[in-house]
Amino acid sequence: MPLRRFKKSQPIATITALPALSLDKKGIEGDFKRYYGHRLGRDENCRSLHYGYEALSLAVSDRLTERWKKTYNAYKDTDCKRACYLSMEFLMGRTLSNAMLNLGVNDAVAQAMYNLGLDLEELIDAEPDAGLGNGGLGRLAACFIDSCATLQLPVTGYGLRYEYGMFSQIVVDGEQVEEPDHWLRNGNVWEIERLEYKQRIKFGGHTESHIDEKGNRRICWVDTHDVFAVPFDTPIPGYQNGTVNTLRLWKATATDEFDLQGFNAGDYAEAVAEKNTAENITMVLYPNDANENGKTLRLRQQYLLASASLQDVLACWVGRHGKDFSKFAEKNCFQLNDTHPSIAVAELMRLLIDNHGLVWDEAWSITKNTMAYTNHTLLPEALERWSVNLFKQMLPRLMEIIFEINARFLAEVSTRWPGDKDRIARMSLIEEGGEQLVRMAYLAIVGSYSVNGVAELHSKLLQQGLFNDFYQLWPEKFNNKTNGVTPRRWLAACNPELAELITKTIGVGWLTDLSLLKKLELHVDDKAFCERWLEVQQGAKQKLTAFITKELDVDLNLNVDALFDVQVKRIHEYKRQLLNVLHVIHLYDRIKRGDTANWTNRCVIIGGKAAPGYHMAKKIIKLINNVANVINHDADVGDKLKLIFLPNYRVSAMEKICPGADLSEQISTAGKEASGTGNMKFMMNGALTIGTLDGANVEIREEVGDDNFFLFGLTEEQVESLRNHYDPVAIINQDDDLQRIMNLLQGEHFNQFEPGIFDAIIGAMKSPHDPWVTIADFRSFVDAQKRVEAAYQDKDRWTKMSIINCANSGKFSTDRTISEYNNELWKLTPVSVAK
Ligand code: JNB
Repeated sequence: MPLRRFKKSQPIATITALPALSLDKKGIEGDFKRYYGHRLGRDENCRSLHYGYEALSLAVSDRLTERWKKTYNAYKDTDCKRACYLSMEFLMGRTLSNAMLNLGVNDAVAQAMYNLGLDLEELIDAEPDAGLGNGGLGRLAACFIDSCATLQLPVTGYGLRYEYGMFSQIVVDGEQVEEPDHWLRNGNVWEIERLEYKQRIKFGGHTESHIDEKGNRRICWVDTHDVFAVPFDTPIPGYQNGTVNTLRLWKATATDEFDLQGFNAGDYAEAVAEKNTAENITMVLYPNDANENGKTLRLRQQYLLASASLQDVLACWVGRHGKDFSKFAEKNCFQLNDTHPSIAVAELMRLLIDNHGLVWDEAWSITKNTMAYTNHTLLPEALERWSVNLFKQMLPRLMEIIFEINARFLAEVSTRWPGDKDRIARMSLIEEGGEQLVRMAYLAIVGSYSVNGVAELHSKLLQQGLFNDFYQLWPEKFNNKTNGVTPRRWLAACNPELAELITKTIGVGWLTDLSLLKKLELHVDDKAFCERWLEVQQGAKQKLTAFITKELDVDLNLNVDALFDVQVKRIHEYKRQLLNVLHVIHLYDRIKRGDTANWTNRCVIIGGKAAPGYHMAKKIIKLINNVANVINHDADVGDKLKLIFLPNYRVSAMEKICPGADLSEQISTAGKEASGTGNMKFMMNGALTIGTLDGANVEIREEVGDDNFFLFGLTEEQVESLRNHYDPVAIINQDDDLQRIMNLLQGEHFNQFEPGIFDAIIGAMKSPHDPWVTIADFRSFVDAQKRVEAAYQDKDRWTKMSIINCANSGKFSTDRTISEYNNELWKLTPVSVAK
């Protein structure tokens, strides 16, 4: 037979006729060997775990790819409505173990690796985290797309493929040092580059107006410096249901004319070097958590994400429906993960008007009916505002469109409130007085059909405070969607022993209907079950201890009978790691005074990254380390108290931490934490919460009942009314314990050879203007910690409380959250995929 090229008319049929890959151990073992030996060219002499991880991942990934194509075709065939989740961050963590769980090949892989004499856990731990996010907002996006796939909803995640993710944190002399995270160094077997779907993105230049052949005025954006956005796709498998959705991340690359322009001018080398300007756009994730900073490169990133994603969706639409956009809004919607991608509002207008010939009103109706905005923070300093001048220079056409949106919007406001100049100034998309700024949150509100907060309290505060003017205008736009976490990663995969006990007790259904965990409550009086629960938790504490020892590279001889008291999250003043430290110093002071009757041994674990430019947060890390150093080396203290700062907190670390925690610290100043999601991961794994009435803590307490939650602190209203007469020094003077703590700090007991380094921290806590009112909540916190100790000393009682916490965590599955987004906002129909 002569070799024949594929005929253009039928290449697909020839290629897709592949036999399904087997999911049993034989098939996986065979593929592993082939990849390891042939593709990767390794043998028994290879000492690196990386290639074992890679060979196994390739074998698993192949099995996802088949389902991925089927899902793609199922969506195409049904011509269903789709949603896009636009986010600057997807904090995915590791992929392998989650892919195995969702494919249903855990046992087969375990047996295959056993046969090959390999340690599966070691291979899983060889995978680097995809740290493409800062914290809560980025991890939420990752949990959301997991639930979308499990619910079989046609949702695509759109984000950026940063070459460098969140920095790695190391601690040197008690201080945070940032190291770049080149997570792609060894390649990424999970992604597929799709050059065929690249998009052209414009920057700079200017606009020109002309009259077209039909006599309409048209705008051209010309003399631009373009870059390409190239998509890299990652499969997102649902839980054992045949669905595999897509996470599409854009990488910026230079266009060909970049070279050409310079080459013609004779500057060949310079022209090639210029490529860097383009490729830098997606080089690095900005490591700022809830902190606006106005950097030019960040705006380029935001526009690249918005423009590339919208062009991708529009190209797909035109491919199917041609120039008819009448049904576009019925078939598409875009969920904006905070304001970071909110330039999409203006970009969709531009693309529809300038590129597809729609008139303003048609384009505006489509935009307003497809965009939905989620807010993730109440801190006013985190609200994004971009300089009008920067906008004019970088995105001149978009600035014109935003001015036009604003003019039409303000006309609407004046019709509703004639003559109310103050209100118009307050609501304008442009902030005046000083440098003109574009208020991105207002652009997102005006250009969308939905605005939501991420917990009941947060959504209420948005309506009453930050966005009250807009709430008065459009109350029907505002709604709440309480956050969640995916129970696949955050219970089944990270805590297999507990998952097995749960399944043995109530069956497997809980993995896709977490409300079924409620059935565990029927067993709180079953002695054997409680004993097994405690045993599993002790085992998890043992594992956590081993992990801490490995990460710190020192053995602190942690005792698993001690109360494991954990606070892991970004370091921020509003999260009040300082309040935690004050309590630790109080316990230390009690030990030194011999006040240890009825003592409960406690091991306090704190972890988290500080934004590199956030000096106070970095000082807090230093303080934690210095206090730890004193306490952990004091022979009087011994097993009674340990303090650990766990460096480089990240997704894969949380997977080891949350199963081994007894007590979860959720102690932010009331009214400041939008929701929190770590609180949910701990609860789901049976930890008890000590917390304020903030964010989703309020709803956690509602679910478990007051008896199973350690509540303390001022309410949001009390915090606000305290502000004009807050006197922390007076509180300190009336409290002996606080006085002794402040004396230790001021006497430089924890910084004997580093004079003055904690003065700023001490000053902030003692200031009547301290926004976080740390001192105000101290006494109430210490009292709540005493209740924790009493409960912990009664092992049976604690175990019951632990079971009740897990049993009532059903609400906090992202399956519930996503169902609400879908039922109320997206209105997508689930699509089943033939398995
Ligand atoms: C964030 C976050 C917010 C703004 C910026 C960056 N917010 C990150 C968190 C809340 C949590 C909540 C999660 C998920 O909803 O992560 O979102 O549980 O309470 O703090 C940011 C970055 C740059 C500029 C401006 C804002």
